[in-house]
Amino acid sequence: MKIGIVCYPTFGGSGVLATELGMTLSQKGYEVHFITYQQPVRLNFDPNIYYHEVSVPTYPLFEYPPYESALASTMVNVIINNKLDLLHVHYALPHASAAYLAREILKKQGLDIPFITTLHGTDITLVGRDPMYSPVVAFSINESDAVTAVSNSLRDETYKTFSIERDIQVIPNFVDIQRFYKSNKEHFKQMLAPKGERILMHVSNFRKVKRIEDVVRIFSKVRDVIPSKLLMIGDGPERQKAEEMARSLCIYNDVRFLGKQEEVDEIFSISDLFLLPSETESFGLSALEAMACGVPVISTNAGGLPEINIHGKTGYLSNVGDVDDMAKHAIALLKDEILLNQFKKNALEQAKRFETANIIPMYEELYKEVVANYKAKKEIIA
Ligand code: GMT
Repeated sequence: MKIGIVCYPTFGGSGVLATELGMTLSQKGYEVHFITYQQPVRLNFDPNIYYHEVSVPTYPLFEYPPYESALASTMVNVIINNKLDLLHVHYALPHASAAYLAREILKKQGLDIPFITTLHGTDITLVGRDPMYSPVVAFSINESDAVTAVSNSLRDETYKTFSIERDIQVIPNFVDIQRFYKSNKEHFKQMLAPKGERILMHVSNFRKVKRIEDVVRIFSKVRDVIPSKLLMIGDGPERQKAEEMARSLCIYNDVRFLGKQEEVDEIFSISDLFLLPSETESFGLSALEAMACGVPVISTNAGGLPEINIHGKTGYLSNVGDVDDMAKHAIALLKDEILLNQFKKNALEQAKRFETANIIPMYEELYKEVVANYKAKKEIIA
């Protein structure tokens, strides 16, 4: 089968997930065509992988170059040139509406193919519900040939937010446990925590929704009681504020802002706890990757987080903004070596439920079904 994958190519979870999905499918013999405005960060070479860059021509008239039109046109060209069977778009905005447009353009030529939309999170819970986008999001979800959501919470939220007339299948995110596992990085740990301090960490795109100032506040409370270090991985608009807060709390020397990192698994390997105090989080892929490396998670109970982080087993859940509660849980865990080790084991066991081999067949099944139904529908119409 030949599949076109459309996603954001940056460090965001939806792009990472889409890239891992495409790479796994290519290893299973599928021909995978990535259609993005930049090469996806985690994309490696494979003979079955093709990369098509969406370039957006500018013109002095355009204050906002029409990316969606350029994307739809690129989809049309790639589908025709490569005879694709299916498009799978990740993140509704504007990928699903561009796919709808491409499908309708191709219909006129008898070359149309079905498209699947995977909803990831902020395309529903934050950006997508803005009235400036919501009519298009709802329309393109309803027009998709199949829709998936990465958690039950996100599926329910989609039904609550929009007028949706179709099924949404939950296919949870997955983690490659061949890549994400606890490896021996003692030398590295020695450098960052030379006196045997505990290591807490956070990974995100440092957007408001991640509440990274809460990460710093939680850490400060933990550090008051337990010698520890905080590693902050990623970058984004809230970084400066978090750095200022670390300085004002006089803990800056124990906080390392490491910026965007590709080898996050190595950093997970030396960490004792992962902090994710998000305002909303449809799934929390970074938490799952941490758990695969045996790192327990201290998080909020927002969105889909309770579906992966089991309270009192793989970590703890607290209400959004309850920094005291999250700090209390972190301290209790870090103080009790036996409990911490048990949680580390539980985290790994829980992550295994979401390993690649368990989830990819759900997508393969869906692809087969969607392509077969679409062909059958076309034959009836013909
Ligand atoms: O908004 C973001 O944080 C990025 C966004 C994305 O699409 O890149 O992340 C969302 O998708 C991830 C992959 O499915 C999920 O693991 C994240 O929980 C989700 N983020 C939010 O819901 C805030």
